[in-house]
Amino acid sequence: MEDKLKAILSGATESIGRAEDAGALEEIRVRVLGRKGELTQILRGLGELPPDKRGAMGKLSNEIKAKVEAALEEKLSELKSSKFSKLLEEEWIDVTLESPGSTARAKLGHLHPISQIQYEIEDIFTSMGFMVLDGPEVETEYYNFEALNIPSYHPARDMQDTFWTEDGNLLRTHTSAIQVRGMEKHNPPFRVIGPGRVFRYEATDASHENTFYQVEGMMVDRDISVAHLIFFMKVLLREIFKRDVTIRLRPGYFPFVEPGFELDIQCLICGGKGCGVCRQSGWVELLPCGLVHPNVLQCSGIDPGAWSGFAFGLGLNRLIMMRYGINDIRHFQSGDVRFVRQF
Ligand code: FA5
Repeated sequence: MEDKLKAILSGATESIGRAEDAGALEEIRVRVLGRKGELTQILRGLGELPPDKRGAMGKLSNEIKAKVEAALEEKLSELKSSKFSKLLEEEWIDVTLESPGSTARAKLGHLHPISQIQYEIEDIFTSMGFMVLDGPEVETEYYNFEALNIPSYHPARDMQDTFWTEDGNLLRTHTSAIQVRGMEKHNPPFRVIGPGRVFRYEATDASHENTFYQVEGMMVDRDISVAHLIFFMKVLLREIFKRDVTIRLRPGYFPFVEPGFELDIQCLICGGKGCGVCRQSGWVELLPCGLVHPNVLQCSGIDPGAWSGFAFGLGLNRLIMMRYGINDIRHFQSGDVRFVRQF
């Protein structure tokens, strides 16, 4: 029996040495150690041996069983690690290589020109102590109109054709709604700007969109005058156009400012001589502004006897059109990447 046990051990050791995968090892385990395996049969037959031999044979059988199990275990972990080294060797990839067949790297995108100019304006104003505020695009009638001195019966509502929602709210027609929220939240003195998307129920043409962008600005402090307004607007325009621009103020009507102005810049295309862009006038209308109406301050809980302020509402699309000489506002939302890639 001893010879038989030794033969089982050497047979198993040899087959384990030759095994090439986990499947082959499992077959060997079943053949030797399984329920009907070679070694199991012997262990079962131990009881038939004479008692003086039983102990020694039992011990030897268990030793052989332990050796076969250890050899199987060792071979299995050897196969596993060599499988991974083989995989590493055969299937490594160089992630820094360009993809096959392509000569150029994937093109990186960039910010839309409207976002670019918006962030530029935010930088200019934050450097002068202004906070940047946000507000909802779906607004209440109160924030868009009433708190701005435009009650429901007032004809000034017709100046801004409005998209109404079925529940009586609206898509904000201007960013002035943001300044109302700002006045409610902050105690004077304060300086805020509010950039955002606005909507008007308008037929589109080369200079009109139904969805466009504005930046609202407002400063409330003691004794604010038109001189403050002109100073900040000149700084803004100089930074945007990278040169000094000549401006003029014309009277303009907005119920939330008094006095109200249309601020024009001398045409940057013709230098004021007259051209197609300025319709031969030498001036281009750029941003409406004025001193905040006392009713507006009062409505938001600010004492107009103690505080005053200026406000402006800059149309971003038209500003970019001036800066780059773009001849149609509809390009901005056309989704044509050939347009946006130019910026
Ligand atoms: C207003 O929206 C006022 N809230 C601005 C304001 C704020 C005045 C604070 C005084 C004090 P207006 O409707 O003019 O004003 O629009 C402001 C700017 O938005 C215009 O100068 C123009 O640049 C732009 N804009 C107006 N309508 C359109 C449109 N349909 N498409 C593209 N841009 C437009």
